[in-house]
Amino acid sequence: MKTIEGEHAADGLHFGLVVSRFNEFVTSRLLAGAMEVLTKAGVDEQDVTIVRVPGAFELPLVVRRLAKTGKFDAIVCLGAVIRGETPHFEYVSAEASHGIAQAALDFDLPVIFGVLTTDTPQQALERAGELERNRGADAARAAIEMANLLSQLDGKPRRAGKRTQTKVHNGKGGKGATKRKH
Ligand code: INI
Repeated sequence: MKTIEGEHAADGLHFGLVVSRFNEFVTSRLLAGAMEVLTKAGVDEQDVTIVRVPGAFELPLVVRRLAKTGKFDAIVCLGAVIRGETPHFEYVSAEASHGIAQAALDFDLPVIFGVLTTDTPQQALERAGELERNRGADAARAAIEMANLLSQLDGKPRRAGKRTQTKVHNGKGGKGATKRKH
């Protein structure tokens, strides 16, 4: 048995972050969490493009524009849809999630759903805290893993001149072999 997993180093990778301005008191925290994970994983800030949109409903269109450029290894969507008193919640969250999923499939690119859907502002803030309790950070980790995983599945080294790792678990509970190329 062979198990292939995406690595967590991200130097040389390019990310697009699409961030909703609606409920910015939450989305700014998601963005901070995502950026911390990316920079800790070795991503150069120059390789991150942040695009702000009015609300979560607008995320899919901008994701598609970014994906079309072919410049990104993964795109992370960050938003906060809070139910409150409005039926708007259902429409906004459904369109955002469907549109984001569709963009990933249409462009064959990791597009990560870092959109909170909660009943209350308090619940949203609880998911936008320190790194281990921050869904923006989780979304960035997923983006790194998926970008590395897809390039491994394609049998492609990540970037010329950059570190390339391939981890293959043998399925027998032993530690996976790691090949490193420079
Ligand atoms: N957008 C959000 O990102 N979160 C919300 O909670 C929200 N609510 O509740 O209305 C919201 N609405 C705005 C929407 O995303 C669009 O920006 C707007 O409808 C214009 O298209």
